[in-house]
Amino acid sequence: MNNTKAKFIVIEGLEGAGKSSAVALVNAYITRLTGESPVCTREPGGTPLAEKMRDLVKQAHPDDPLCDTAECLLLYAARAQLIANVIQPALSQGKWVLGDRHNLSSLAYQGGGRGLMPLVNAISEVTLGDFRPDLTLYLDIDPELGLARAAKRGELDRIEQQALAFFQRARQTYLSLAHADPSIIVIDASQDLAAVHRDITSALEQHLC
Ligand code: Z5A
Repeated sequence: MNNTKAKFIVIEGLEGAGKSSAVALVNAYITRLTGESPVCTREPGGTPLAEKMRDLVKQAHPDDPLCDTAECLLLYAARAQLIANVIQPALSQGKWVLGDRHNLSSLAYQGGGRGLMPLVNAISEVTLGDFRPDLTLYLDIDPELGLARAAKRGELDRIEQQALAFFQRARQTYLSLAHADPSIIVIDASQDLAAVHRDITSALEQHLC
């Protein structure tokens, strides 16, 4: 990979995989490499309107439960907004972009977890076309371990309350998509933090330098 062009790097993984500290590590790495901090995004969210859609997706709506199709459409509406108003403009100005989640999350959670892969592929095609990250680091963790870590932080949101089988399907989808795509690097996130960070740094050295 040639590092002169601005790149879109994404961190992915189930809850509790350690995306927050991975984002901080990759942010520092890109800043050293390019001399400039990357534009950081999170999904769903990252623009004022997309953050409203994030709230709709994460909150429970007991009187009007969000159906799976509406969940999927909201996630892609938020993503379209973020790409149009933040990611594309940054890349066009030569700025690197570092994303906390992107389309792979929808493929894993809605496609694999909810069993909506044909719908997800169709919306993805219409919304994103061939726009995709240059590099994705997928932090792989057994959902039981990840959810136990996430639970220590407090109350679980609407998606975090799904059954374990949902997250197991999402993990299998992440792994099979990563297996088929050399731009997705799998990092063993069950290791201690120092080992996870060592593997992330070595993946960045291999793929960005
Ligand atoms: N979602 C979707 O369904 N479809 C989509 O297309 C998109 C998203 C884009 C977003 O929630 C939700 O939307 C998410 C997927 C869904 N829901 N679920 N479930 P979010 O943004 O609020 O949450 P998240 O993205 O899942 O982030 P997270 O829960 O904060 O996960 P994390 O960032 O990977 O976890 P963390 O905060 O870095 O680490 C969790 C704890 O573990 C923390 O106390 C750490 O100190 C600890 N930790 C981290 N690494 C280690 C290691 N290696 N050892 C020990 N302890 C560790």
